[in-house]
Amino acid sequence: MELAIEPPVKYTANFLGEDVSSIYTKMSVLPWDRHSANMYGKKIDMPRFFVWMGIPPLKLYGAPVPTIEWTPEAIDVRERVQKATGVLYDSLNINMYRDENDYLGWHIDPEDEGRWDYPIASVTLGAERQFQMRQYIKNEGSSKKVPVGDIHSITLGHGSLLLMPPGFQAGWLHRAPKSNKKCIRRINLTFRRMAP
Ligand SMILES: O=C(O)CCC(=O)C(=O)O
Repeated sequence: MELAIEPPVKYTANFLGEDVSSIYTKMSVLPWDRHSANMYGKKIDMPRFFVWMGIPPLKLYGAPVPTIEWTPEAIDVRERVQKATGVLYDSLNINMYRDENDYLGWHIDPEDEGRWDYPIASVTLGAERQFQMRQYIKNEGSSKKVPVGDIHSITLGHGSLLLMPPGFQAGWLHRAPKSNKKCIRRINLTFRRMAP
């Protein structure tokens, strides 16, 4: 299914089929790490955990990004995503949201976290959660992103695939907000193309 926005975001429910439970179970035991940010001299932990495989960006939240070896399950999912998209992905960021209170705020994925001329492929495991998108503009002479227009929401289900198309990051913010319903752990894999 394609969302009626431009450029269109593509969603495939049950992309992983019946293997989804075993992939979820194996992905749950990754060596989770956590970003933190310095705010007014205080260290604030991000409300989620992460693991990076493949080629990392130089820095995230001002710090170098530790990576781990590709696991067999990550390779398996990468191969399925590559077959579906025709893109060779060399990088994977995995976010883990422990429950309904963990989230990821409005942001874009900058070009140094995944090339903008390839789609970013997002696979969800575990709890279904909302994924929201909103257009932005940049004021002249400022790098600040000003949100404009309506918020578009889609529920990302267990085993689904969402494709953020080439060029999407140049015009749209996205986020995975807190949920108002109790939920189990959610694991989100975003495959990116880093190499030229
Ligand atoms: O968890 C999600 O669905 C969103 C992940 C995301 O926005 C990102 O990795 O940049």
